[in-house]
Amino acid sequence: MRVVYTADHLLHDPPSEVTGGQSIPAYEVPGRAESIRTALDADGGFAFEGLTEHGAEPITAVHDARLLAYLERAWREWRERGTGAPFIMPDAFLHARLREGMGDVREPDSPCGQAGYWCFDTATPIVAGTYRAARSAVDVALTTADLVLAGERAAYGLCRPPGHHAARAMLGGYCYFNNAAIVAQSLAARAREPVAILDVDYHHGNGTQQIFYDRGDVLYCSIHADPARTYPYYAGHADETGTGAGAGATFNQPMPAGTTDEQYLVALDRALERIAGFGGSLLVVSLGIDTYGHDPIGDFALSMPVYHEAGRRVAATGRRLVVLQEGGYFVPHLGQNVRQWLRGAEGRPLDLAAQTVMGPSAASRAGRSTSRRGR
Ligand code: Q9C
Ligand code: ZN
Repeated sequence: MRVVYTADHLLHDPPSEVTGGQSIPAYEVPGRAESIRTALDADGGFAFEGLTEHGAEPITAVHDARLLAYLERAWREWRERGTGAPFIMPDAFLHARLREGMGDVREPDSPCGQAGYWCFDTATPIVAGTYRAARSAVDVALTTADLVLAGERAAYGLCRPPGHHAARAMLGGYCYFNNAAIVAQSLAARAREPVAILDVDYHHGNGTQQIFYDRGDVLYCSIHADPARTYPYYAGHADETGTGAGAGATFNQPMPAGTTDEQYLVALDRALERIAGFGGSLLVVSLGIDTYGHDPIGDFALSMPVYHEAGRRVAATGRRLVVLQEGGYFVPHLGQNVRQWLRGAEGRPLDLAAQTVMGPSAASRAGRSTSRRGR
């Protein structure tokens, strides 16, 4: 399978995030993408290529042009006019209820005010290289889509930073531009056919859902942790099904803590059934691996072999696949999990032997979950 990668992601390396009132080391780190690159490289069955630039137009086709303009200038202004803080993070948010009954407010002039105007959480710091990395992640995604439009059955874009939390006019959830939504929009326009999105990240893709919520030509299906207990908290419930022309074109399956391989595959089959009943030949996959049993911020119990089976079932839809990386934070196994998914999608066998490169304790953990399932 062809894989699109750029080293530009290394430019985005924020030291920390704020989660639940605690300042902690960032989870969304460069080592994630390098874990994936290393595992796919060692496999020998993946051909790497660089990105081609696609410009700003595909971005502003789904995002507010002012969000793009903000990200382009934010670091410069923060450095020139800010306090010298090592990254941009809001200290106040433009919450809808703050201005209830008072109409819209203009974008503030101060760097902190702008940060809270454009960002919805405290997990998404902006550093010097964030803009370049985020623009390149979009180009990685669009280059992956180009490969599929040129005839590949499936291609994988190693996007970092991820994208599915970024809404039309908001960044957040480690996401700056919505790579998958930009690709879905571009595919719908270029292929002139409906496009389905399957989002299997542990978190609900609030941004992708919002961008297409009123669209009947883009189906959004997501399997994720129930927002009643998990970030992003305010979207992803089963009764969110779309509006207007998009009524029925959003399909959410919130899942309980401890979700097993078996429960997960049942939900996956439901999503694939919905996709089979939707027109078009293209499927964009938001591939998050934070569903893994060892993930530090997820609470599902998925094992390595289930990623292979998931990839196999997704490919069995017969659709052309544009697979884009989203989350996944257990770095030691991240690359292997992505590799198994992609091998499954290509019809190549599960290969757990390569796990020995991860060290004996990691290999025995993965082996235990394998035998538990009798595979
Ligand atoms: N206590 C992606 O996986 N923080 N984004 C959650 C939970 C933000 C995840 C805090 C998680 C964002 C692409
Ligand atoms: Zn996630």
